[in-house]
Amino acid sequence: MENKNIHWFPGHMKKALNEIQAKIKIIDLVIEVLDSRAFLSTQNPYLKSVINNKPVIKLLNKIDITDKNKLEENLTSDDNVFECSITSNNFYNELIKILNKYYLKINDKFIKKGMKPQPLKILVCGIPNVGKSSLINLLARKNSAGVANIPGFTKGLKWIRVEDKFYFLDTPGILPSNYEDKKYALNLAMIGSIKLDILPKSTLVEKIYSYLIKYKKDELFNYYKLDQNNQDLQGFLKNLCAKRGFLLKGNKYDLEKAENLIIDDFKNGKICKVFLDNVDF
Ligand SMILES: Nc1nc2c(ncn2[C@@H]2O[C@H](COP(=O)(O)OP(=O)(O)O)[C@@H](O)[C@H]2O)c(=O)[nH]1
Ligand SMILES: [Mg+2]
Repeated sequence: MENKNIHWFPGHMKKALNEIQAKIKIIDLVIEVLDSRAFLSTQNPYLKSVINNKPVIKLLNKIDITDKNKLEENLTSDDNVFECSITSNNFYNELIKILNKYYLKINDKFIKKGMKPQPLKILVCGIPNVGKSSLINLLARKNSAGVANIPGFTKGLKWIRVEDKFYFLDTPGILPSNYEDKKYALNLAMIGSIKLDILPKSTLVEKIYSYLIKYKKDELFNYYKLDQNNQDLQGFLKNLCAKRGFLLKGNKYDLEKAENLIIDDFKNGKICKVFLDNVDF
């Protein structure tokens, strides 16, 4: 007999996936938040196997800092994938429009029988730093009724009720990142979804710099207002220190401060719009 348990998951995957599996029975719709700059790298490969064929919406978040042309070259058409920016002003209305379609679809059999549609119970999940808290906090602000139990459902679970049609579990599922594969780990580190201890800082900076020099050279030098006469990493870091006054005692350059700045600016999409999946650098 096929073993349906999930004991074969890597250790760090198990806890969160078990939690999702325990709740999935009462869920009508899953929202998986992804970072559109690396939507393949930010997927959790095991999610599908614990959600029992429940419908999934993939929110490709942070579209405002994504190289859209490159993203679209890598997207296959899928009705359940939506590009968005959770922190943008129009996001809430866009989300409700999307959810209304699922509300009607999932309630189709009730509506056809002339019965009242049921509120959708929605689980939000995703790996760290993709925007889950931003989404949940936004919904909590739009919450019409205060966090509540749903009568007739498992006690102890708190739901955020929105527009009287949607109930969101108020603790988002934090999925582990898929960093076993080196090609994903690097992208995940660059966008801030895994901690630096998995990858040395110097390697991370080299990779970020190598991406920028190869694909976004003009944006890089424009952003930091540096001229392009010195393009090796060490030279660049020194120029950046000089420009910003990053100095240690004895007027030595504080190279680590410059490295941290690049790591942060890249992660936060300040230097330029990027796309990282399936890209060589
Ligand atoms: N540029 C941009 N940043 C975003 C967007 N959504 C979330 N963020 C930022 O991404 C970071 C991580 O977001 P957070 O909601 O804490 O992610 P979580 O770890 O999945 O809960 C925060 O600094 C957010 O402000 C977006 O649409 N665009
Ligand atoms: Mg969070």
